[in-house]
Amino acid sequence: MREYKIAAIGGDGIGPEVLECGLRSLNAVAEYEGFEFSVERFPWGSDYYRAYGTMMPDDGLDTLREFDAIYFGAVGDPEIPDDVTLWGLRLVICQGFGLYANVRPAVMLPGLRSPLRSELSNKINWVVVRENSEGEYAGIGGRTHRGFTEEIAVDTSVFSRVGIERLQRFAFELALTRPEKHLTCVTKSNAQRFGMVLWDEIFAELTQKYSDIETDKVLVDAATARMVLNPGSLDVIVASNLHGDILSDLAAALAGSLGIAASGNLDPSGNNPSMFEPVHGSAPDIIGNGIANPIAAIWSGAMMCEHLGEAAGSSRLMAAIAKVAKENKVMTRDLGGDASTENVTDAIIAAVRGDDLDLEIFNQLGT
Ligand code: GGG
Repeated sequence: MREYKIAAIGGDGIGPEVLECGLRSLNAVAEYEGFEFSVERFPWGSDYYRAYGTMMPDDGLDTLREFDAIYFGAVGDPEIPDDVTLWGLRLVICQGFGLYANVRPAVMLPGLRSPLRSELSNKINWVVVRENSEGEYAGIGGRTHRGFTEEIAVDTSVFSRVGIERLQRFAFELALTRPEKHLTCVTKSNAQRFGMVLWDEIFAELTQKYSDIETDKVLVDAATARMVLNPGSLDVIVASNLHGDILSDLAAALAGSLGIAASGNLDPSGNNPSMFEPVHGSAPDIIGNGIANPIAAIWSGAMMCEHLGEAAGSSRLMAAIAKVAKENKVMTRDLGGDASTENVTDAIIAAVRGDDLDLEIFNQLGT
């Protein structure tokens, strides 16, 4: 039987709760499709930091390297500075493994409500491709004169030709697989005169090579307005680390909730394990209440299935999510319902196991 080794890192806050729901759903789909996940759980995160002074062991990357994929929950704890937790776990994995393509789909599922009017929200069918290894989150900078009036802090953005080109090429290739074949380059080259200008130049070079793709370019501030006012004009969106981080939260909110936003941090070379995680953070205000939305974690699991070559399993999981959303009976609070995390997971698993599941329900959305 086909078996995939998964490293599961629940991390902080609601991360472990939603990840367990994701694993239950993944096991259900694997059983249906005739493959298996062999899961090892790692207790890394803020509790680990409180016990050992580090978010993960020094040889953590070597440990993870042995796995086919990493399934991640969330990071962030009110008692520990956010830069310590984020850099100690999520970013160290993304940079350490060269997971340079952060893929974040946003699709308006039938049955869900958007803050936009339905004639606009029905057009939301986007993939944000976020640069995930350098840019504004390169981690280069410093502070000096701490506590003095002259104190300064510097964060340096790094934009390399290699880093930009590989990411944008990935976005072009992704756009080629979609019906619209449209790629929007998000930039800020009017204000950021060096890195973003290189970003634009490389985009223009690649545009010449991908003549089947319709392209355009938009400043990040204008992109926010366009997402709200003209969502149908967007398809695949390629953006820097910071811009992609921000725009994908907006995309999720417009598509109904951050609680459904999934992501994959990919090493397209396949040399290292890619990592799949909900876009939402640790939500410490609702830990243990049983009300966190598991859909983002389950959708991320579907992305992991697809990455591992289990396309049928991925489609089944997505169809089950879409069915439960469309019925709109078992939804968590963020989507206007009163169901628990477990209720939603159970409904999705029941749909996965159903022989009458409409496998086209998600594909028909034009994804
Ligand atoms: N599961 C996503 C998560 O924990 N995100 C925390 C966060 O702030 N991430 C910033 C980033 O995506 O770089």
